[in-house]
Amino acid sequence: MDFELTDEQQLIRDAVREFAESEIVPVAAEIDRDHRFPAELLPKLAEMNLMGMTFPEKEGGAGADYVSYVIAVEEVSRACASTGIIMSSHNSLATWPVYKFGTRAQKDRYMHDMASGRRLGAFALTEPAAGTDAAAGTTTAVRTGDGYVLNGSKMFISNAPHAEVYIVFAKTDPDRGTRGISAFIVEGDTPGFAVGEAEHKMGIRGSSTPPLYFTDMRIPKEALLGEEGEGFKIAMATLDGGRIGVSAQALGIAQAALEAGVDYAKERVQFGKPIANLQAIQWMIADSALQVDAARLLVYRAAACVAAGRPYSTEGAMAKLFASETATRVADRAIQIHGGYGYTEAYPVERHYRDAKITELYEGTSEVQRMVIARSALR
Ligand code: COS
Repeated sequence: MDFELTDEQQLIRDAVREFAESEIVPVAAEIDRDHRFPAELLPKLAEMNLMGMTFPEKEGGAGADYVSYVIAVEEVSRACASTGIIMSSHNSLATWPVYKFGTRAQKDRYMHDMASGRRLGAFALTEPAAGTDAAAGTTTAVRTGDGYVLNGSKMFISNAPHAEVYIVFAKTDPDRGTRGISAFIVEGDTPGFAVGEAEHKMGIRGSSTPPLYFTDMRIPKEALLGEEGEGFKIAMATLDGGRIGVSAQALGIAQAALEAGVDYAKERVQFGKPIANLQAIQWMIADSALQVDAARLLVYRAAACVAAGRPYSTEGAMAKLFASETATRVADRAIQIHGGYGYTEAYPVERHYRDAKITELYEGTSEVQRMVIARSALR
């Protein structure tokens, strides 16, 4: 068993960290405060080859291995969790299903533009009354002579309205439960497609997550992704990878919070000495360092499974569950170490705390991860 990164993975970490420190850190607090989607970062992420990292070069991707991808998500998220999820959802949730389930014609139409970062993607599964129960959606796709007509709405759609390509799930056969759902590739400029008001969120405020509305939206039959009725499996398989992306995002947030706590503990003087000398603070830092390390092992293990072509659904669920709960705990402790200052916008830890919480909720709540893990353990 080898715990060392390869030279290439280390180079990618160094390059992405340097990029994130110089380009992303300076805007992170501002985009959070102003709830602003950092559109100006997209061409820079693309230039760094971060928008299609694991796809082959012939499809417009960077041809990097999956561990390098999670390292990149971790490093971007260490700087700014909003930018981390913009990148991760584009790679894992939008581009991956086109690569994995798309026909040659669909790949020719979308892969180069998406994997190179020229066209941003989004994943539209969740609906107002269908969150954890993802099969309960009521959006319909009715077959017509030459395609489908979509009606319904979606909610919490990361990257909308900036995305141009949407993976949309809709019922083609409402009586067949999970087997009556189909996936479609929908372009954002299709008549009948509308984007609602952006949500005002507790954290990851730079990531826009508005609702989508489809009103008699006609799409061609070539928009169907995979077979009719395969949509739920496509969604689940896509989320298996998405969850590893979120675990890496959580790891980056946790790492940033750990470092912030350590830095503050060394410089803050109380009772005549830095508070890092106090055992109460040392124990908090020890627990956080331990949990961040354990999370990293689980996240990289899940990524290594993907890279090796092994099953990764359970490993991804474990990584996401542990890394997300770690991010929340470590950010909480980092605020505690900062005392009252940690509760103000003068320090980044209150942002890390707010950003961390979403990682326990989206791409499957912690309860869903436990369901996936338990099903595997009880098999
Ligand atoms: N990969 C491929 N297929 C999968 C799968 C996976 N990871 N997980 C389940 N499936 C398949 C099952 O094999 C089953 O296939 P058959 O019809 O051939 O038997 C089908 O999908 C239905 O699976 P299941 O019975 O497990 O569906 P449930 O309705 O019980 O759903 C949970 C289970 C709760 C795990 C699922 O709905 C889920 O993950 N919900 C959370 C959704 C989510 O993450 N939303 C966030 C959206 S992005 S912010």
